[in-house]
Amino acid sequence: MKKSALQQARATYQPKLPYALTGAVKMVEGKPTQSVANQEEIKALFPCTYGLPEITFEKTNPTVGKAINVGVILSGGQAPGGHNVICGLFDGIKKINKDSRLYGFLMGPGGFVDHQYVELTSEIIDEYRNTGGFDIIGSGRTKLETKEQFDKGLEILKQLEISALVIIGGDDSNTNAAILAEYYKANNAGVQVIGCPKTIDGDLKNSLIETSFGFDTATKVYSEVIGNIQRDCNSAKKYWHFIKLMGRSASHIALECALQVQPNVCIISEEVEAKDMTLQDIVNNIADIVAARAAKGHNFGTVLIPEGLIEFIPAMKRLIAELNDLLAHNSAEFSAIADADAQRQYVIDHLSKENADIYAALPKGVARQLSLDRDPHGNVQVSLIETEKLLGEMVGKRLAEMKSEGKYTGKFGTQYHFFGYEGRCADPSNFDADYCYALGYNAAMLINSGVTGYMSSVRNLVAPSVQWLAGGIPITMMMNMERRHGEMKPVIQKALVDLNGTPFQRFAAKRAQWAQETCYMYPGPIQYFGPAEVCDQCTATLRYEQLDK
Ligand code: FBP
Repeated sequence: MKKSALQQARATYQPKLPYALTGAVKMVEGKPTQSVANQEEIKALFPCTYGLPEITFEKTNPTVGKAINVGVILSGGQAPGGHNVICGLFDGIKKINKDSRLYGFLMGPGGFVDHQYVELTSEIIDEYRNTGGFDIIGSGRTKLETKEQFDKGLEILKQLEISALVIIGGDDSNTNAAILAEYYKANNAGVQVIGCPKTIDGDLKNSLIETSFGFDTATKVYSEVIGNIQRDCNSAKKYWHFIKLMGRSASHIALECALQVQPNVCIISEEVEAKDMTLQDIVNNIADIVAARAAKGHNFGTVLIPEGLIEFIPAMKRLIAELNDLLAHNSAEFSAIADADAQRQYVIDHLSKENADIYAALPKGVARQLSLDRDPHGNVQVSLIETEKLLGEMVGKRLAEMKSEGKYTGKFGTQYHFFGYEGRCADPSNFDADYCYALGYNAAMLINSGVTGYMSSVRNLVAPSVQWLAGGIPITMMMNMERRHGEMKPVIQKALVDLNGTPFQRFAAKRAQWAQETCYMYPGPIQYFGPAEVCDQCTATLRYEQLDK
C-alpha cells in the first residue's frame, strides 16, 4: 500500500499507555455493582453476569501468561481509532504470551455468524497503526441477538480455539456483547466476551466510561470545517449556513462543535425536548436571530443542527413512537404496498388522530423518511432526514412573513451542509490514538484476568495519558429497560446532553452574545506533531464534564 508522507510519519507514532499497563497487571476488585435502573428485571435477565464488581488494574511484576486465541469484531458506524484498539489488543495478548493469536471477523457481527475471518498477523497490524477507518477487517450492523447466531458463532470459536471475543461497538453492540457473555457463561461455553466503547456520537458514557472513542477526532474534524465555513461566511457576508451534524439522538457532537467554533446558533435537541418546543418555535427563534443580525447589516451566519433533532420535538417523538410500533407490528402489510403515496395514506389511516395530523402536515420527503426501514437496532435513520433544509426553508418562509409585517428588511441566502461521514474515518488525534490503543491493550488484560461481560474502561482522561487509570466495568451496570420494536428490552442507557452539566451551561451562558455578534473561532486542522497544547488537547466536553465531578 503506497503511503503519503504524513502516513509514513504517523505510522511511527508510539501510543502512550497508562502507567498501570506498562508492565504486568494485578486486578483489584471494587464493590459489587448494580444496573442504573430496573435492577430486578436486569438481574433476572442476567443471572450469571449481574452484580459483578468494578475492576481496577495496578502494575505488578511481569510474568508470562498462557497463550490465548482471541477474536475481534468491529460493529456499527466507523469511529477514528478503531484500528488502534485492535493494535493495542494484539500487542497486549502478545505481551501476555508471544504465541497468542488474534482473529478478526470480517464486516462486523455478520462475519462472526457466517464464519468469515482473517488471522491478524504482525505484518497486517503494522500496516494499520494510528490510521483511521475500520478497513482492517470492515464493520457491519448485523444485530447479534438470537441463540442460533450465538451457537453458530460458537462453532467457529471452537474451531479456531478462541477463548475470548472482543466486540468494539456502541451502546447497541455492547448490549449484545452483554447478552452474548451471559449466554456463553450460562452454557459453560468457555468463551469470555469483552466490550470496547466506540462511537463518534459520544453517547456511550457514564461515571466509569468517560467518553467513547472517536468523538474527539470526529468533533475536531467537524470543528475545523465549520471554522473554515465561518471564515468564508465572514468574508463574503452573504449566506446563512445551515449545518447538520451527525450524532444520532444525542447532541454531544453539535454542542462540542459549538464550544469550539462559537456559531451564531446551535440547537440542542435535549433542550428542545425539555422546553417542550415545537418545530415552529425553533424556526421562529432562528428567524428572530437572522432579523436581529440583518438589522445591523449582517446578512450571514451559521446554524448548527444535531441530526436527531426531529426525534426530540415532543410532538414528533410521540409520532415516531407510534410509527415504530405500527411498523413493527404491520411490517409485511406495509411493505407489500408498492406506491409511496399509498404507503403514506396507509400510515395516516392507521395512526391516532393527533399523530396522523402531524404526519400529514410534514413535507412528504421527511414523512417518507420517518416511515422507511429502521436500522437493525430499530432506530429511525436520522442521518437521512434533511433537517437542515427543512429548517432553512421554514426560516425563509417565516422571514417572508416578517418582511410583510415590516419586521425584517434583510436578504436571506442559504447554503446547506451535512457533516458526518467526513469525520468518521479520520486518522485518530493523539488523544484517540492513545485512548484506543490503551482500550485494546486493557481488553487483553481483562481477558487474561478471566472476566466476562465487562467493558474495557480507561479513565482520568483529562490528565496526561501516563496518569490514566485502567480497568473494567460490568456491562450490566449500564443497563435499563427500554421499549424497542414494540417490546421492553434490556439495553445500555444512552447518555444524552445533561442540561445541568457544565458543557451545556458554558454554551448557554454565551449563546446570546454569539447570536448577535460575530465571535467565530477557527480551530484549524488536527495537529499530530508539535507542542502538547496544540496536539494533545481533549474535547471541551470532557474537560468541562470532569469539572462537574
Ligand atoms: P454508531 O452508533 O454505530 O457508532 O454510528 C454512529 C453514526 O455515525 C451516527 O452518528 C449516524 O446516525 C449513523 O452512524 C449513520 O449510520 P450509517 O453508517 O449506517 O450510515
